[in-house]
Amino acid sequence: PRIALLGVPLEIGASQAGTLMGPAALRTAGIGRILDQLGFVVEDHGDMLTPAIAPAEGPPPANAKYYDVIKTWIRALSEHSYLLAQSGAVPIFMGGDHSLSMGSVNGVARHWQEQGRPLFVLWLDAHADYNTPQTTETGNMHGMSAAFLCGEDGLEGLLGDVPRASIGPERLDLFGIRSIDPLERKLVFDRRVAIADMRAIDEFGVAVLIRRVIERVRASNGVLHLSFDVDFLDPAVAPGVGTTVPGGATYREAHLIMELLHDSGLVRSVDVVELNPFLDERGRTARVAVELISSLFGLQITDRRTPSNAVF
Ligand code: DIR
Ligand code: MN
Ligand code: MN
Ligand code: MN
Repeated sequence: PRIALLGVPLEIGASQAGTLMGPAALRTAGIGRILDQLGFVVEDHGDMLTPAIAPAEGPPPANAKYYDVIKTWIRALSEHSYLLAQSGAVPIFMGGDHSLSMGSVNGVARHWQEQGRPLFVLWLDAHADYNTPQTTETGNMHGMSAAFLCGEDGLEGLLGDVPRASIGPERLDLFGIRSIDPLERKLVFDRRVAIADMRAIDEFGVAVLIRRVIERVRASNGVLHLSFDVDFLDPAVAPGVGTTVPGGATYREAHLIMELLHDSGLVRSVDVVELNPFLDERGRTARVAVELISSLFGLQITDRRTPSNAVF
């Protein structure tokens, strides 16, 4: 099995600078080495180069900061992502801020659409990222990526000639949410997006809730993309992010999610986003992110005699 690493040094979708150093920090923390030790053939495609900014196509939408720059990145990334998925490797997109998922997910969704397999997206995040230019309070495009992928209004021109592959709100799972803006909250509710907020995690535990996600994907013979915003984790575990929100997932909750996802065999592509090494404490957050990726790709505490992917 092959894994393709691609760095996406993008930061202007977020409010704070520094996520462009994310790919370098993940490499320093050993992401390639550890996957290699797990038996994967790891191809590192390096970092995407800053693309030459495509000319503006009329006025950008109001309330979408740096629209033309992000548009250029998303188009290039979507094409790259599509080709990586087609190559049969499992791509890991190393961010970069969360706006990059508009391109990474669009590209892999296009590939799976051609294969006749629906793509589901698990969005591990403190935030819903379901704002549109109409609902946003900040104009930051990293808060709009999930909404864009589900085909919400307001960013129609973003992909230009690149084919758009909407996943639809019925194929999104928001998980770990604890910060949501008023209009965004209403939109998520109206669209009936599946959402496990921190209250639900406290009440039912991550295992029950993740198994529900897995069963939904399995029931329609789908595949799963994991979009992992490191601010999903509690700030005590992961301080190296620009928009920390208290009350996040613990170290073990996050590992259990990754372990269950590994056992499912359904994850075919991954984003690791919002890691901000400029705000990190001596690489702690980068190391935790790499440890979680190890669990996602099969590192186990013990060799389990009872397979945990048995039918529940
Ligand atoms: C906020 C924060 N909802 C916004 N979003 C963040 O700007 O739309 N997403 N930080 O990761
Ligand atoms: Mn490449
Ligand atoms: Mn996010
Ligand atoms: Mn977030």
